[in-house]
Amino acid sequence: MSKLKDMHTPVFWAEGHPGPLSGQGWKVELGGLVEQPVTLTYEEVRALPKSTADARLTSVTRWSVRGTWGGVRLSDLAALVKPEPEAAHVQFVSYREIYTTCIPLEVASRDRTLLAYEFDGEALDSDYGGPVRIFCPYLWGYKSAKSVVAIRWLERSIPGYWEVRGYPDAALIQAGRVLDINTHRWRHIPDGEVIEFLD
Ligand SMILES: Nc1nc2c(c(=O)[nH]1)N[C@H]1C(S)=C(S)[C@@H](COP(=O)(O)O)O[C@H]1N2
Ligand SMILES: [Mo]
Repeated sequence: MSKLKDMHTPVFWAEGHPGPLSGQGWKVELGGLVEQPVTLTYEEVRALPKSTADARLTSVTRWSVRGTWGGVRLSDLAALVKPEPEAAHVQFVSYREIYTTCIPLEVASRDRTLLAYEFDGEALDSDYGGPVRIFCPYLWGYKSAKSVVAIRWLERSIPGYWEVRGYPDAALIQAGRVLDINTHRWRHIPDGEVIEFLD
C-alpha cells in the first residue's frame, strides 16, 4: 500500500527499474567540494532533524502530485559537510549511477529541497525512489533524482541523464496544462513552483 501508487502516480525509471531496494545497508555519500565528506547510512539519515514540505512534484511530461514529503533539508546536509566557497551546484546520483542530475546550490539551499524518505507519512518504496530520493518542488521533476547514493557539491553543473538528451539544465517549470494526480483533473499552472492552480 502506498498513497502515491493508490493515486496512480507515474513511476519513472528511465535507466530501468532497479527492483526492490531497502534501507538496510543503504548508504549516501556526501562529497565533492566539501571540507568534510561523510557517508550516511539510511538510519543516520532518519536520525537527522526531519523537515517536511507540503508541496508538488511536477513533471515536464505534464502531471503534478501534491503531498507532504518528509526528509532532511539539503541545507542541513550541507551544514554537515561544509561546501567550499567554489561550490555552486549540487549533483545527485541515483542507484547504479546511470541517472544523475544537478541543481544550482541556491535552489538546493531553499527550505523545501529535501533528501526525502516519506510521502504523507509513509516510507517511500523503490517505485517512488525509496529508500531516499531528492524532492525539489522548484524545478521540473527530472531534478528530483530517485534512490540516491551520492550527493556532490561541484563548481560546475554536469549534464545528467535528461540534460544530455536535450532537456534544459535550468528545468524551470513552465506555464501550461498539467494533470493533477490528486484529483485526476487537468489544471493550468503558472511559471515556477506549482503552489496553486490558475483554474
Ligand atoms: N533515478 C531516476 N530518478 C528519476 C527519474 C528516473 O527516471 N530515474 N525520473 C525523474 C522524473 S522525469 C520525474 S518527473 C520524477 C518522477 O518521480 P516518480 O517516478 O516517483 O513519480 O522522478 C525523477 N527522478
Ligand atoms: Mo518528469
